[in-house]
Amino acid sequence: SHHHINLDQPIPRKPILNGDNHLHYTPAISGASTPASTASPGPLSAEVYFASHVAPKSLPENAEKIRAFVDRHMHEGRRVVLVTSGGTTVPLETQTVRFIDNFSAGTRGATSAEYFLEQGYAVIFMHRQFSLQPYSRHYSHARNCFLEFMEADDQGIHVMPAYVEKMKLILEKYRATQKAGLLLTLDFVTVHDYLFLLREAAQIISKMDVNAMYYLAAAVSDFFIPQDKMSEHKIQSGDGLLNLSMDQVPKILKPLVNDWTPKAFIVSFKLETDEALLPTKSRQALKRYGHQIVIGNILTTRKRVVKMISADDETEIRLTQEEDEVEHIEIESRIVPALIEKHTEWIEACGKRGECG
Ligand code: PAZ
Repeated sequence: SHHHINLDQPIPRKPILNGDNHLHYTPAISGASTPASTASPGPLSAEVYFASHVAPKSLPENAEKIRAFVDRHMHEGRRVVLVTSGGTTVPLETQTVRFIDNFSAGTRGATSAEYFLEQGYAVIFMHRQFSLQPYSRHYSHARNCFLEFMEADDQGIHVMPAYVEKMKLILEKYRATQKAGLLLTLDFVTVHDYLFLLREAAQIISKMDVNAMYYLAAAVSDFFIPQDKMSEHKIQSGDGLLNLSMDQVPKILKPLVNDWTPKAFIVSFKLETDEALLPTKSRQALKRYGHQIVIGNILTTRKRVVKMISADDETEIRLTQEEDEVEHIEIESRIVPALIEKHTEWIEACGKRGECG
């Protein structure tokens, strides 16, 4: 006998509400003998997802931070970019002991955020908890830990001379960013947190008269277990096998583009491991969601090669071996300025489209 997480009934198309207006949950683990169904419930619409899931507790507090941050930068005439970064988890239990995760360390997002800040953007950095962050990323995962960069003697404790020059530069940028209040950091853990936070942020930002870019670099899970099918308690191991059947995470790019923030400049990333799939998949995403840019990348070469695709343009950004291995150029230092140029064109053209403000 084995465990079977009973995820294969069709998903209710409407939230099930009890008298208290709380969602009613059906048990998540079934007995060992439930046969797996081959019928797929199909992808859930974003609308149904949000109606049938409870928002994270931290959402109102984060919403207030976003509102205040964007309001201030709007008045100061600054552009705003929302960067998403790192992986999302998919919990297997409500009281979560186990979850599914992915590889992303948040390098793309954290690095890009620095280049946006350098170009005068105010950055909402929406990242996976404990993933890399702008500035500290140079020291948090680089060696064993930051202590590797320090030494102690009779005078006290200092940064080792070999690291002083670089660290001083980064420290100055970090302090300047803090002082000017240019960086708002918000975190998520689960794909659920991510979806709610992104929607909230987009809806708030779109109400303000600000030129916003979305730079969606987070590695978002494609599959998840809906709240009403999740086991409340730790899944027990006594019975042997565990079968998981998961639903598809709703595609939120379409509502983001069409409903939540129709005037924004939106850049999404597309990750593949198979080179043969990337061009079609990237083009498909652009066409399907109707946003401005898709950046395609391959898992193993993502730090050296990306392809930027828009409706009328396709540009490869590629570091030479010299640039990558000797000069240690970061590919984000090429991606971000190229995007900012496109964003400027987009803003200038919006007058012609009659869509400004
Ligand atoms: O976080 P990281 O620097 O290790 O990886 C970046 C990335 C590959 C997650 C990003 O470039 C990307 O492609 N994000 C979208 C992934 C997706 O298709 O959901």
